[in-house]
Amino acid sequence: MLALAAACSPASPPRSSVPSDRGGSGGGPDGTGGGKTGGTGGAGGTGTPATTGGSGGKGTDGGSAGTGGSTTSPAADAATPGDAATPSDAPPGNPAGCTAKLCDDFESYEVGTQPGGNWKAALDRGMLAVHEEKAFSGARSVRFTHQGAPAVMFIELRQPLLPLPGDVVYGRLMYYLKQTPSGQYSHFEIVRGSGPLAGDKRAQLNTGGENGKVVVNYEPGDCTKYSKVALPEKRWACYQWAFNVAKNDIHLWIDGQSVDDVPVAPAGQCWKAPMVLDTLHIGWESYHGNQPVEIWIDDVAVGDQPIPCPTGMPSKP
Ligand SMILES: [Ca+2]
Repeated sequence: MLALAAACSPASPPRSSVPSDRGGSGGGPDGTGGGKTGGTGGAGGTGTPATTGGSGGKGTDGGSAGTGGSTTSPAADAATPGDAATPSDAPPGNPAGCTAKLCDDFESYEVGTQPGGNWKAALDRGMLAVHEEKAFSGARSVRFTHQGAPAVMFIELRQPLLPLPGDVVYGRLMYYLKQTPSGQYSHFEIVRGSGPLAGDKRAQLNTGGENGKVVVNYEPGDCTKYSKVALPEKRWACYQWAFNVAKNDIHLWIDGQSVDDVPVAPAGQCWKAPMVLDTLHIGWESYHGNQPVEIWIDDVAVGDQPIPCPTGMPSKP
């Protein structure tokens, strides 16, 4: 576990330990509390020009096999993820129309259970379950709730999906935040990448918000960058990220718009990327305050190429 007792910036008081960043391996093919139908296999790898994409992963515990990969043009610059992939006619979030390494629209899990497949729940004073009140695609999404901080409610990816080959982990999700926590010290995370540093330390690449705006945070060191870009609430929004290990870089996009005012300090000055990014946490962590949180997440995709936002309207707005 990474000790987070280091000094914090003035706008972010010291945080408690984060149980969701445990060491060791996990996240096997059998998800906790998964439905009888099991997970859907991951989509095949994306081929480079003149090559063929990889074959789809196999579903577990009765889940369906993934779709084969496709051939695409070379990835565009990370600043334009929405332009890099071939548009699909498939419904938003439909795994059949997603060519990332992992695509999940959460339709294959039973309502009230935790997502299975590659996912493993990481909880502390928070709850998460597949829910059908809101959805961007289909009828279901994952609902994350807590009644006051500190609280952790993440779905976690490790092996066998991670680490990915290459230096960059791209991702995309759709979220609906009922009401953003307000005020100073309302800092929260939505997506965290992490991995080992030299020795026995681990690095965290934290992305989320505080007081309605985007915030990026790096551990160890609690290096925090505050953006002027608003984090949408009360509607479905597209959240994209790129964790670039080789360049010590994090990049975010909100509804396809690049967030450019949270630069990473030069390596060694404020933050250094892990040697390899072996863990992703998706969901929510709050550190302070007694404001309850309710957020739905749908259509998660993770891969080694930029992943566009889905086109189309939410099925349950
Ligand atoms: Ca869905």
